[in-house]
Amino acid sequence: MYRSRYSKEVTQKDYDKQVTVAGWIEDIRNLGSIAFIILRDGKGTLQITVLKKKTPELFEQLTSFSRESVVSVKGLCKENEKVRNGYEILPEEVEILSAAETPLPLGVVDKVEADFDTRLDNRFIDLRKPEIQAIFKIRNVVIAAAHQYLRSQSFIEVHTPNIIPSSSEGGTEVFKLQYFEKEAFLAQSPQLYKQSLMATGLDRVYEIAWYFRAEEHNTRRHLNESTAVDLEMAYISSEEDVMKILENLVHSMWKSASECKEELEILDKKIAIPKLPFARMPYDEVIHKLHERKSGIEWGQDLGAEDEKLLGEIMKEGGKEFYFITRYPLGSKPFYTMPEGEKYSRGFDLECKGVEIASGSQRIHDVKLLKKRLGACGLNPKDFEAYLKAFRYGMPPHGGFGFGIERFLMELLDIKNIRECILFPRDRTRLTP
Ligand code: AMO
Repeated sequence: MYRSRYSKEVTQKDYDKQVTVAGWIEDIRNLGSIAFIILRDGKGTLQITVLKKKTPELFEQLTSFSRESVVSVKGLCKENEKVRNGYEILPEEVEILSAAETPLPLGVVDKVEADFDTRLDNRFIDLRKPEIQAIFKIRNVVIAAAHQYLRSQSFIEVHTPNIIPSSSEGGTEVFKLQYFEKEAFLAQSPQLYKQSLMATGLDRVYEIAWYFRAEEHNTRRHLNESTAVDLEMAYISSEEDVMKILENLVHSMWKSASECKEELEILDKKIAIPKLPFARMPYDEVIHKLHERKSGIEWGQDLGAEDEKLLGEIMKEGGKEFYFITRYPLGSKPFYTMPEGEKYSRGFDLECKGVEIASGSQRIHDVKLLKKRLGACGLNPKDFEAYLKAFRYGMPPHGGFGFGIERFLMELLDIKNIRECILFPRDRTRLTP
């Protein structure tokens, strides 16, 4: 093996013994008769100390490598209090595994911050930085917590198609593609499939889903390809049953992130765990509060970024970072949302610090009403035949939500741009890497 220990795994038991380490050469300090090489692996860094007099060939070799080359070093592990992690490696054998070209397109430990596009163009190097890696290590932990919580509530994980025959959300913001002789679309969400599953007896399903959305606007909180925890549950009495699962899910994910001590330290972040239950505020009350602060929003409109931000400020004054907006006007919610009287719906959004992180609803389960709502939303029921069929032979009442993972991470870690929260972002202008 090219490596017997990660830098972090070396313990006092290894002192005065031979270990093999491997990683990227982060820095070389050549003082003439002695050189210090900082080696970085996936978990941290360590110091290799080489003396010219003792091992002249290794000295030459190690000091001539370019930064970010990958090497494996076998050597004696020596205790040294002056070194940051308490030990150093005195090399006996060095093997170069991959030489890095020069100059580097992006520095890993440079003091000067590169611009965002250069960072994203060279994402594989950007990800070598511990503070960037920390975001994805936390992402991994919160997703694991989501699986754990949802499975504890008897949800099963499903995988539904991403190549589909009609748009999932009824909007125009959909990517078209050629599917042999037919036209097909990339799924905007698993909406139609997770609902169809409610007609099967798989009463509680969830998916870590991909959303593909051909939204033209380039904002700091929109991606054209994003991920979400998408969920659907049967036999609910109202959307309140769904909101309860959502707030507990958010709580358990937030809590799991607060336990990522090492990563939070690297990011210099403290995470306070929110109190349950989250506030519930009907849309009408939200509009009233916004009008009091001179917002020009009209009844029936969806909240724009500015109004959401203003509401976030108002709620913060009351000590609330998380809050549901409930009882949305029917016209501002998708066709599958259950109406509540003529004007309102059983749709809700979950907001965190002025940003929508999830939305959901009780759904229509009556096929006649569903067709009527499709028509009212300017959609042709013929385009939704396969979906509608699932409602014709026994469909229980149900509801669910979609909860954006990148939006969640943004708010969790106070990250300003959503592109930081996905490995390889897709936006209006970016398709590579
Ligand atoms: P909606 O369209 O509100 O609802 O999306 C749900 C959540 O997904 C996230 N999200 C996005 N994140 C980044 N970039 C985007 N372009 C983007 N679009 C959406 C947000 C949002 O709150 N089918 C319904 C959900 C449901 O009712 O089950 C839906 O897709 O966090």
